[in-house]
Amino acid sequence: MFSFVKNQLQKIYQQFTSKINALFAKDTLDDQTLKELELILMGADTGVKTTRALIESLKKQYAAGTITKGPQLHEALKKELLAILEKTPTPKETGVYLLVGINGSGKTTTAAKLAHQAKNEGKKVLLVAADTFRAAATEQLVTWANRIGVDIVTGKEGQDPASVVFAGVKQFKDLNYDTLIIDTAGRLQTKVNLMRELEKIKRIVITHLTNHAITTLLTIDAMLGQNSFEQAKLFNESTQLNGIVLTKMDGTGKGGIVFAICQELGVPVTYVSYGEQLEHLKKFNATEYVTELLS
Ligand SMILES: Nc1nc2c(ncn2[C@@H]2O[C@H](COP(=O)(O)OP(=O)(O)O)[C@@H](O)[C@H]2O)c(=O)[nH]1
Ligand SMILES: [Mg+2]
Repeated sequence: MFSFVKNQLQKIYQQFTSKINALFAKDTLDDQTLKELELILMGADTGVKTTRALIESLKKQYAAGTITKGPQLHEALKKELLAILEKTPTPKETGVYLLVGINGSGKTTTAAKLAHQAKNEGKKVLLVAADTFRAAATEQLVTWANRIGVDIVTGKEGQDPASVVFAGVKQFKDLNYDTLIIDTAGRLQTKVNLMRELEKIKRIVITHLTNHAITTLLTIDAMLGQNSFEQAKLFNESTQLNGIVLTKMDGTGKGGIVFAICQELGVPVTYVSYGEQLEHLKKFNATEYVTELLS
């Protein structure tokens, strides 16, 4: 699957691959090699904690004599990176999605892409425009819904988003939809208000849709790198996240952020978004990602 999107993720792969391949080609390794690897990983947004843990483990293997050549380092790093991603397995799809994340991180676009995918799978899809903070936010999702050809529930600007979600849940049940996708606001007067609002929305879905588990997805802009972490932590503390949608992977983002997210947030990357078109969303596959990254 990832070779299919390799063109779009080329920048990420190139940044990682070109520097790292020189290390993997070495006949003998020394302490300097691991220092260089540490710098490459840090430079690729792998994060301080995650990079340190990776390097410590590789150092031990080097000291024990199990890694002596570049190709062995390649294999060992691949195993370590995969192990990080496999600690947070992909959640089960539930058909009910709640998209959360900061303003501009790609919630609305991702909601549209998920709706498009579900529709293509033959599902009866309902979108809910619960970002009532700005009228333009609802209009944006209505435009997508019309293009895709799915139904949408909207509210008025300034309306309590929870009441829009309630109307959405009711329509979902009354008219027997398969997939419910709720878009939310990323900005309110304060973070506390935003988190309260998201909790309220979630409670409404849980209370009124007892047969459906809810999948809460956080959109993270890959281009923001480490900056998006503090935000992600905050969302994770107040709304239990089931997965991450890593967006703008077609930009100047760096591939290491995937590992930092899994390791430091304990939440799996479940989707990768790599463009503004409806087709630019793929389920994340750990093995393929690591293989391509280190190929
Ligand atoms: N290049 C690129 N642009 C994206 C991607 N996802 C979203 N965008 C753009 O980023 C901007 C903000 O996206 P939007 O979905 O409105 O974010 P929201 O505020 O979280 O709802 C829009 O201009 C989108 O077209 C992506 O994966 N790649
Ligand atoms: Mg939006």
